[in-house]
Amino acid sequence: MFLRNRVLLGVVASLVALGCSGSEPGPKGTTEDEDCRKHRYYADADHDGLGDPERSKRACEQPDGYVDNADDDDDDCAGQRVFYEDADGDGLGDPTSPVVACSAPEGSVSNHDDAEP
Ligand SMILES: [Ca+2]
Ligand SMILES: [Ca+2]
Ligand SMILES: [Ca+2]
Repeated sequence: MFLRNRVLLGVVASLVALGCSGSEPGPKGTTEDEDCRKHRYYADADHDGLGDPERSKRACEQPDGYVDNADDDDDDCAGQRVFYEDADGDGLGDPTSPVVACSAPEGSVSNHDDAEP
């Protein structure tokens, strides 16, 4: 009988441990967090106001650098610009070879001043 109780206690302890490991660790402790309704927020690394659906966290209040939408399909890009290919490397872009990107791709420049590309 004593042995059986010990086994039961072990099972209960395992279940409690499982329950604890399922909760997300919070910086302020868990008791306060459980009182409020958590929302999901999405990381906005490029600060364009659109959240990254791949990186989210649940929180009571909106954390710094997070937004409440998941509309950003590229969170490393706050807006695309047109660059121009500079095949001959003179620092002047070919007006007939525009490239749309977040930042200048290798071999491209932001001007289109090359008269003889
Ligand atoms: Ca963003
Ligand atoms: Ca973006
Ligand atoms: Ca050039």
